Amino acid sequence: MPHATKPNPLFDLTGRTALVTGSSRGLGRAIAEGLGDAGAKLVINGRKADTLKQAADEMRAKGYDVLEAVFDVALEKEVEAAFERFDAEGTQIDILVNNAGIQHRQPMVELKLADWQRVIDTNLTASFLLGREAAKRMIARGHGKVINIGSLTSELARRTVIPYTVAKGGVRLLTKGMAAEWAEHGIQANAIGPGYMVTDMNEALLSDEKFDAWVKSRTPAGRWGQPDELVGAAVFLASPASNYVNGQMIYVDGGMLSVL
Ligand code: GCO
Repeated sequence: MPHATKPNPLFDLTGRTALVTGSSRGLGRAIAEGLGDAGAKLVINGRKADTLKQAADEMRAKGYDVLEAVFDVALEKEVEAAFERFDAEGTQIDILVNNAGIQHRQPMVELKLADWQRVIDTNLTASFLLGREAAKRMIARGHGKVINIGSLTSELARRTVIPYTVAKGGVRLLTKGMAAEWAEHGIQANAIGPGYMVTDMNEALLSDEKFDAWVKSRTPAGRWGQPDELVGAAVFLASPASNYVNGQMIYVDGGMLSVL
């Protein structure tokens, strides 16, 4: 058996540019760095210029090739303007990771329409807006990778997070819809469904003793996931290794969805 002397080209992202939304921290930051480690140039995104710049500086210090794109993923005009800027600068988005997400925890009978709408806009509609703008350009080039970030709530509901559940359920079928329309153009649209991960967004859950114990007992792996544990799935779905994989959702959840 010949021994591999260099990384498998199936997983090589050299020459590709990846836009990861919501990537100044958390899952988006880990995914961005993971794609960078596989050779991709990175465009990181967030709503706050100073926070994004700080993340970009830290990443550059570690050797990543990073551009910053400040815009709100939920606002159509801002998304369109961002892609027009990429065109003008000659930045070609080969890989889009729709990661930006927010949470709002409240029982449904108390929930205000504005909070429902905000969560749906950021966690679902944004993936449509970014997907549309990216895919228009990918179709013209005949290749591209779209990776949407779902959740365990893409499959199952949990009390107090219904708008998030609805949005993430939508992400699962939006991914299939993207595959239905774009696969013939050489674009692969797929999704990752993270389990319970150690992030700032989950701080309230992590510090809740009962919830923490529930996650550990309910997850076959017996623990929460770390953000960089999503990197393997992200690199796979961003790389030539997944060129005939379309409309799938890969759960990276320590086995949680597989058991009662
Ligand atoms: C929450 C949510 C999520 C979970 C995710 C697991 O209350 O914030 O349940 O953030 O971590 O849905 O996939």
